[in-house]
This record gives sequence, structure tokens and C-alpha cells, in this order.
Amino acid sequence: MVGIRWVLGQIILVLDFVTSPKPVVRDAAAQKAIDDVTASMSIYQFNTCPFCVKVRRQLRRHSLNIELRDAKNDAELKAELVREGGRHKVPCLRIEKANNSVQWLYESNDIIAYLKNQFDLA
Ligand SMILES: N[C@@H](CCC(=O)N[C@@H](CS)C(=O)NCC(=O)O)C(=O)O
Repeated sequence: MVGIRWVLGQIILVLDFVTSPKPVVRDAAAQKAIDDVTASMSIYQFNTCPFCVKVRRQLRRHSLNIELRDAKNDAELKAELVREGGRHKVPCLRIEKANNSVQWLYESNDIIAYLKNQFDLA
């Protein structure tokens, strides 16, 4: 079972690599404005999780530079996700607000919708 999961994970990574979306290119000021906002975000994820790959492809397509945190292999990050987010489920977008409160957003579709809405993306 672990072996099959590993093989499927590798297939997902290869397919993702060969069909990788082309990143949008913005002028420096527009990209910096977005980078300033995404600096307060991070995504807890697994490398071979298909839902995480879906979110990562959107990040790449829209040139959103959001820190990726490995919640599978890093025990501290995994514990943090469960303790503060409430569930060991990925992907999860962590958003630090201006007032220092933190929002934990689960569900790949909800994460993508939030980012599209936040940055007015097509
Ligand atoms: N509906 C969720 C599904 C996410 C999901 O099933 N993630 C799996 C990894 S692919 C997970 O977090 N499993 C929990 C675990 O392995 O502990 C989404 O679209 O984000």
C-alpha cells in the first residue's frame, strides 16, 4: 500500500512538472504589492498530495510567492497545524492579519477562491 502510494505520488509530481503552468509576469511594482501581502501567508501541505498540487499550480500560474510548509515530514509544523488550525488536513492556508490574528483556511477550492478574490485574479 505504501509502495503504491509512493508510485502514485511520483506520477503526480512528474505530470505536474511536465504540464507546469506558465507564470504570469507583472511589472515590478504590481508584483511587489502582491508579494507584500503574500509575505503574511503560508501553506501547510504535503509534496505529493493532489489537492496540494492543485493549489501549488495556481500559485505558480498567478506568480503568488507563498511559503510552503511541509506538514508531512516536519513534526513541528504538523503539530502546529493540528494545534492552531484544528485539523491535520492539507492544504491549509495560514493568513496572518494586520491585527496579528490568524486565519486557518482549509479546502483546496476555498483556498484558491480566497486567493483569486484577494488578488482579483481570473
Ligand atoms: N477536500 C480536501 C481534501 C484534502 C485531503 O484529503 N488531504 C489529504 C492529503 S491528500 C489529507 O490531508 N489527509 C490527512 C492525513 O493524511 O493525515 C481539499 O480539497 O483540500
